[in-house]
Amino acid sequence: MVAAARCRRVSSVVAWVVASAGYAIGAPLPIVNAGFEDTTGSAVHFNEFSFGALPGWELYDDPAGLIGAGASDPFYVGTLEPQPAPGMPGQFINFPAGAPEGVRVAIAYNRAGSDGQGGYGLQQTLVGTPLQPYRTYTLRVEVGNIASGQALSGEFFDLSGFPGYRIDLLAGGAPIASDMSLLSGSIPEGEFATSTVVFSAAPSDPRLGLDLGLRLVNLNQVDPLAPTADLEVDFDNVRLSFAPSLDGDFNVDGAVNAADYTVWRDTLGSGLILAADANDNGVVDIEDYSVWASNYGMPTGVDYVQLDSIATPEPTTAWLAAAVFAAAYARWPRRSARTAPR
Ligand SMILES: [Ca+2]
Ligand SMILES: [Ca+2]
Ligand SMILES: [Ca+2]
Ligand SMILES: [Ca+2]
Repeated sequence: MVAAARCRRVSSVVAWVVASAGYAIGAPLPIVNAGFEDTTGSAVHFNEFSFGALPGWELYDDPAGLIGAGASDPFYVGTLEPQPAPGMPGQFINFPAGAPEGVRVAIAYNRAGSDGQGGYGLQQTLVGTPLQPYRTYTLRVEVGNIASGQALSGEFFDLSGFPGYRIDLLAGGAPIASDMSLLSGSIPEGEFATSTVVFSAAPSDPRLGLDLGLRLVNLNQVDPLAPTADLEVDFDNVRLSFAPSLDGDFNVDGAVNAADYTVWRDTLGSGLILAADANDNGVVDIEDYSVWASNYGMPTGVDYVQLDSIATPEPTTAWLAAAVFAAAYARWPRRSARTAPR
């Protein structure tokens, strides 16, 4: 059921700059309350809803002041726990497959008639997580097109149609990459789809060092197919990760050279330290070495170049073979000995 729902999901990729294809998804960056399960800071709790700012998140609106505290008519921002659908075991009201992550989703809702006044939603600054060069960031958010349904209060909500959304990756509070509602029109009623925003940071980017952030917006534009419906966009399971923009640049300094080989060699066999896991299979292995070898000497196109001046050995076949076997000999037997039964 869940798997089937996932298969039906549509994906969009907003590729601002992707320096190389096939990079690892890479290391996750911490997001507070990324699945909107914690509602302890909300101003209002009402049946299956919470309204107002959540732990980790602050309200966003443009123009400022549009939604007040997000907890009164006609604007409500908070969370929803989809409820079991009566007589339909395993299914839920509003979202038949339930929340994509946990049991709650974020909501940005306003009543019919208050459309067109501006976008609004939630945002979070990732304090202590600055934009850094030579990294490709990937932001993923589940975006939901809620279906009409009856709330626990007995009120029926006409939520047909979709008011549009925007997902921003921020640096210093300003967008550096966005998904401008690319999935609108393709998310079926009652389902979620994955929005993906990708950004590669060059060393000349003036926003380097500024804290990253996320913004999830209901564009609040009336759907011509449902002009009398209320307007709601839902969000869940926010994920942000980074990987080196260059495949094989394990120390993320903008060049693929001997220093990266050292990172690979020193972590060969590890499933915990994954800087050199170029193929994103959860372990540093020979496959990752192949990625490094095939990209050795990059970048050659010179968009951003920071090749160091230290003479480095060319990855000739003989040198490579010697290095691989030396590393394997040095590491694997010790690991085997540690884990072997006595
Ligand atoms: Ca959730
Ligand atoms: Ca809808
Ligand atoms: Ca490097
Ligand atoms: Ca690997």
